[in-house]
Amino acid sequence: MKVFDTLLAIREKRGAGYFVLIDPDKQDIQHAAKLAKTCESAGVDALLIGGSLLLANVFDDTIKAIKKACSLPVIIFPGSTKQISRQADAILFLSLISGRNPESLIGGQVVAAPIIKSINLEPISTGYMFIESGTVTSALFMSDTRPIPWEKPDIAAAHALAAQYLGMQCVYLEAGSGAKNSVPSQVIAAVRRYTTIPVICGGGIRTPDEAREKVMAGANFVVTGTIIEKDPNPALVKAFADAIHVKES
Ligand code: 1GP
Repeated sequence: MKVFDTLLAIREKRGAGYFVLIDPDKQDIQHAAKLAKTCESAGVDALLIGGSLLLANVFDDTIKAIKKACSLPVIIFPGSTKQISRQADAILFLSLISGRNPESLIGGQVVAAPIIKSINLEPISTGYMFIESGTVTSALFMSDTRPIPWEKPDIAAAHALAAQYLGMQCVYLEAGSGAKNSVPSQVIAAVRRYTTIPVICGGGIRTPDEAREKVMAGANFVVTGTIIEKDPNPALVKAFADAIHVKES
């Protein structure tokens, strides 16, 4: 079964899915593997692996260790074309559609596509959108683009609809890792009203209640990174999973 179909099945069964982002730069390999194990037993549905930069050359080894430690789907969430690995199960094949930087719209994808094919990695075509979040996050800075203003849900909805019409499999509403403000519910709701493809939402989500709000607004998958990195406590991970799995609680 393809990873994307597994994700759709999770959405169907649990109401929404919970992804934890592991940035290989933010902890050592042993910690990443331990965190992956914690995530699996606490009810996380998939792990995203990636970062805006890669200061340490441990991308492949981190994924290998995570795969050994748990059986969750491991999906690359690439910060650049350097973040491709045959060790993963799939890759979010991102196009930064909120920006007008040709490199992140199509340039990087042309470089990455043949590599992804040659290692038989499943690409999940994703319209990636930055939503203004109160600070310039690393991902936004590195992209050299402007985010969609947080108080313009109609602009966000039009971008997401364009992604759907271009045949993308999902959209990712991104406030940026460590964002001051997460993506506002009215932006998620507008995107939901205009589109039928799955909506992933992440960046700056700090509490299970906030995560549930995103689901209630229409997000199908919620991502947390920083908060779990800071406090990799199984009870907190489980609280997020329970808040997001609206069909199971
Ligand atoms: C997922 O980049 C985020 O889109 C993760 O954000 O680190 O703020 O949870 P946080």
